[in-house]
Amino acid sequence: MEAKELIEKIKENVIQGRINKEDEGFDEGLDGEPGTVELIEEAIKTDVDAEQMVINGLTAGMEIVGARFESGEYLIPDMLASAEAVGAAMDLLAPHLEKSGVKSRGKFLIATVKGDLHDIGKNIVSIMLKGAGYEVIDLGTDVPAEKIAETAEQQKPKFVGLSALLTTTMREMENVINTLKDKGMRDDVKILIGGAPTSREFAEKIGADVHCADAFQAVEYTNSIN
Ligand code: B12
Repeated sequence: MEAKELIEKIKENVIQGRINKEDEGFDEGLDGEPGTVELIEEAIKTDVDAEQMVINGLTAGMEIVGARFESGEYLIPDMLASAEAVGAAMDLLAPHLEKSGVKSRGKFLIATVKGDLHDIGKNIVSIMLKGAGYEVIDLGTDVPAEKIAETAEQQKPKFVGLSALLTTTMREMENVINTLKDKGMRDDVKILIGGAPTSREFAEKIGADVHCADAFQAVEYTNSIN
């Protein structure tokens, strides 16, 4: 299969929520055909660009899943199946995105804020930053402001990255910034925010340093001030 075709098939399989060939998929009856994992393995073997797989395969697939959820066609278990397919793909792709042997460019503390369990985007950002040579401290999902501030106090990172995918939890980002202010640490770090509902205007409003629409912008920003 050609690179373009493989990437298109990876996207389709994410939409179908198929991890591997045993899964029947949202449309059913697809079992037996290569799933996300088999396709990623083939793509890696044939040297398809890993970043292209992430952008045009995994992320593009999740965008469609989100639209289908919004329209009512997909329910939560469907979204979850797709998320699991992306997770399995990222496990295989991580070593290809993290180029080894790069000197550390500083610590980057990252977390999905309190109340929010979405971590696919955050994980992609973490992997890309590791690939660019940053030492990433990933606190996971649903992380309270206090925990982020305490870790920043101990680890003294150069950057703090916050992720939120819900309009309700994005407000928690301001709380994190205020907690850092209260501890007198706000000016010691650069704060990056991201996630679908966030924007440049929102970043300005809550006093973050920058909003990033994707993982590439995050790397561009951190490199630009390093
Ligand atoms: C997968 C998914 C889930 C999965 C999450 C699995 C997981 N492990 O992450 C599950 C099924 C668990 C889930 C649950 C829910 N979800 Co959901 N989910 C999604 C979905 C379809 C995709 C998100 C995703 O992974 N996108 C792909 C990644 C690659 O993109 P990304 O996250 O935007 O990240 C990129 C950038 O934003 C940026 N970025 C992200 N974070 C950061 C951080 C930093 C520091 C930087 C620099 C950059 C950055 O870089 C990333 C990589 O390029 C979205 C739809 C959408 N359009 O976003 C809905 C969506 C976010 N979910 C939604 C909802 C409503 C829910 C639930 C409330 C559903 C429910 N009723 O229970 C729950 C909430 C659970 C909770 N408390 O968090 C709504 C939110 C609506 C709103 N206005 O708030 C959405 C928008 C769907 C919709 N259209 O209605 N969800």
